[in-house]
Amino acid sequence: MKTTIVILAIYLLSSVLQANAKDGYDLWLKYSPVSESLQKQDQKKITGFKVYGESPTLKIAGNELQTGLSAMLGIPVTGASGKIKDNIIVAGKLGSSAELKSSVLSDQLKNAGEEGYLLKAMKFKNKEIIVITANTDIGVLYGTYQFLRLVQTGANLDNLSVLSSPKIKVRILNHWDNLNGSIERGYAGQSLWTWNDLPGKVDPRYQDYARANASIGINSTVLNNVNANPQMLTPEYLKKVAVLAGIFKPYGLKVYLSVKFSSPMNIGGLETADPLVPAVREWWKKKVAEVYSIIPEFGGFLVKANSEGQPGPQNYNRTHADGANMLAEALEPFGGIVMWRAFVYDNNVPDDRAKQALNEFKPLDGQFRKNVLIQVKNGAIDFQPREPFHPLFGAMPKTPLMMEFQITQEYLGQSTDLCYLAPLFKECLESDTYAKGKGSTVMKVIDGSLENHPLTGMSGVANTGSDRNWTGHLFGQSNWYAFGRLAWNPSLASGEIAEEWIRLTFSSDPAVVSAIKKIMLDSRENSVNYMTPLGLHHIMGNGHHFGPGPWVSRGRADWTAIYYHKADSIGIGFERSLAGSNATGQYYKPVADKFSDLRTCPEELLLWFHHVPWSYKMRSGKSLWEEINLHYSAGVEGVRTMVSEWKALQGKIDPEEFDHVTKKLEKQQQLATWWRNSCISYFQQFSKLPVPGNLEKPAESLDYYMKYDFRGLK
Ligand code: GCV
Repeated sequence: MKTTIVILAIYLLSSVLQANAKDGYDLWLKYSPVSESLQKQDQKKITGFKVYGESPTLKIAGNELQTGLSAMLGIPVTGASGKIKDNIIVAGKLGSSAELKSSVLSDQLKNAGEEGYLLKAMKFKNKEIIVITANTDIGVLYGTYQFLRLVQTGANLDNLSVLSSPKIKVRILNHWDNLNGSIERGYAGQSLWTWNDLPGKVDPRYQDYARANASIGINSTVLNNVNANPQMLTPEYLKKVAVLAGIFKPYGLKVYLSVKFSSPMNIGGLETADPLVPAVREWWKKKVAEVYSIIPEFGGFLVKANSEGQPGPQNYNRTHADGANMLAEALEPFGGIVMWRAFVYDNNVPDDRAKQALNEFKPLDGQFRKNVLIQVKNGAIDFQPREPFHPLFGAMPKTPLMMEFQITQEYLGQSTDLCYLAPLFKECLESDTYAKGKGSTVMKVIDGSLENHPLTGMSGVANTGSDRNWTGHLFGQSNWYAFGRLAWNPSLASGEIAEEWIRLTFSSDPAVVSAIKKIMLDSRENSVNYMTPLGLHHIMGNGHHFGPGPWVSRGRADWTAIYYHKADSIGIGFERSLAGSNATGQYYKPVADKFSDLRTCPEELLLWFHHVPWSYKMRSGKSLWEEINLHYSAGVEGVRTMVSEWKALQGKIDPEEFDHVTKKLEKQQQLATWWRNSCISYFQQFSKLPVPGNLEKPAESLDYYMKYDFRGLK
C-alpha cells in the first residue's frame, strides 16, 4: 500500500514538473500526456513492464519506460513482477528470459548487429505482450526510445513489428568547444563542459546530454574544437574527459578528441612532429596507451591538419596519409579510429578554393590504414545555404569517406533564424555521384554500400550550449534531432522526421502538426532565397558570417565575398566550367557535363558554376537580373508567411514556447528584408538595372547597409 502511494506521489510530482517545464530543456523527451482517447486505448495495451537484466543501460531503459509511459498514459505504469500477465512490455537482451527466447525473435535479430532492435507484439503463454529486444543492452535502450516515440506519436500498437538497425556505424557530434568555455561558431551560450570544475564537480546536465543523444541513436561525440588545444591530451585533462566518458557510457555514447598535429612538440618536448620520425611515432603510441589507460572506452581522434593555419604533415613535406596513418597505427591495438578532415586550405590563395580537397586527397586513395575515415564536408566550400555535393564523394573508392554536416547554423542565421536543415542534409545524401554509374548516391558512399566499406560515419557540428533550451532557438533542436535520425537511417524523409519531432516537442493536434511542418519544410528554401539564391555563396558578413556582406573585399581573397560572386558590369557568378576553373571537371560524367553546360546546369546552382550575363534568359523567360530580384523577394515573402502561419498557432501551443519563437521569427523577418535590400542594392551597382515591376525596393542606400552592423539583430 505504502509503495503504491509513494509511486503515485512521485508520478504526480513528475507530471506537474513536466507540465511546467516548457523552457525547452526537455527537448523531444517531454513525455506529454497523449490524447484521452489514445490514453484509453493504450492503457489497455500497456499495464506494466518487465526489464530483464541489471546493467546500468537496462536500468535506464526501465526508468524511461516508467516515467515515459506513466506520464504519457496518465496512470502509473510500473515494473511488473511474478508470472507473465496480459499486456505487459517485456524488455531485455535476446535470450535473457523465457519471453525473449523464441526462434522468431532470434531469426529477426540475426542481422540487426550490435545496435539494432526489434519491437514486436506477440503471444507468450497465451498472453498478449510487446517485446523490446536486441542483441545487446544498448540495442534494448535504442528500442525503448523508439517504442516511447511510437506511443508519444500515437502509433497503433496492435500488430507492432519494427526491426531497425543503424545504417551508419559512427554517428557522431563534433563540438567546436574550446577549453576556456567558448564555442567556435556556437550560438547557444557557453560550452556544456565546465572543464574548471571537472573532474571533481559533475554537472547533472552531462547525463541529460547523453540521454538526449541516445534517444536519437547518436553513439559518439568529439568534445573539443578541431582547432585543437594540445592541453587536451595532458593527464590533467584526460582525467576530466574520463569522468564524462564514464557518465556517457551506459548511454552508448563514446568519447573522441580533436588533437593538434604538433602535440609532440607542444606538450611532448620534441623538436618535430614529422610523422616519419621514429621518436614522434613513439610519442603518439605512448600517448594513445596513456589515453586508453585513463579512458578505457575512448573512441579515437579527429584531426584538422594543414588547414586554416593548423599544423599538419605537409609542414614536413609528408602527405595526409602519412599523418593519418601514424595516428591510426597508434590507435589500432585499442580499436580506436582516426577521422581525418578533408577541409583543407592552402597557405596560398588558389584559383578556386572548391578544388583543393579533391586535388590533395584523391591521389592518396588506397594509402590510408583501415581504421582511418576521411571526413568530408557536404560541399566543397563551407556549409553554405546551398552547395552542390562535394566532388570527393565517390572519388576515393578505396577509402571510407564520412560525412561532415554542420548542425550549428554558422551561415544560416545562427540562432536567430528558423531553418530546418533536414532538406539540406537530404539534398546532399540523395545526390547522384555517378561514381559507379547511375544510382551511386552520396548516401551509398557514406553508408559503405557502394564499395563495401565496413567502417562508416556521419558527423554533425553540434549546435548545443549552456542555454537552458540547449540550442538557442527552439527549432535548433529539430536540427540536432534530424541529424541523429538521419545518421541512423539516411533514407528517412525530411517531412517524416519533422512530423515526428513536432509531435514529440509541441503537440499531436493535426492543425498544429501540419502548420509547423509546413513552416519547417519551407524554411530552408526561404533562407536560400533571401541569402544566396541561384547558386550564390559565401556573401555573408565578414568573419562572423551573420547577415549580408556581398561587399566584403578585404583580407585573404578566398575569405571575401567578391572572390565568390565576381559581380561585374557583364554579369555575376563563379565560372567553374572548362572556360573557368574547371571545378566541374572534378565530378564524374554525366554530372560534370550537366554542371558545366549553362543550358543544363540546374538553375539553383547556376551562379555556383557560371558567370552569367545580367540579361541571360532563364527558363522562366525572365532575365537573370529579374530572377535574382524575384528570388530575394520570394525569400522575404516566405518568411512573412512563416511568421503569420506561426502566429496563427497562438493558444494552440504553450505560451512560453510561442513567445520565444515569435520573437525570433520577427527578427528573422527583419534580417531577411535586410539581406534582400543589401544584396539588391549592392548588385544593382553592376547590373545598372531597376528593381523590376511591383517588387519592393530597398528602403535605404547601399552605403547605409554597408555601414550597418547586422549583429545587433541577434
Ligand atoms: C573550426 C569554417 C569556420 C571555422 C571552422 C572551419 C573548419 O572556416 O568558419 O570556424 O573552424 O570552417 O571547419 O575547420
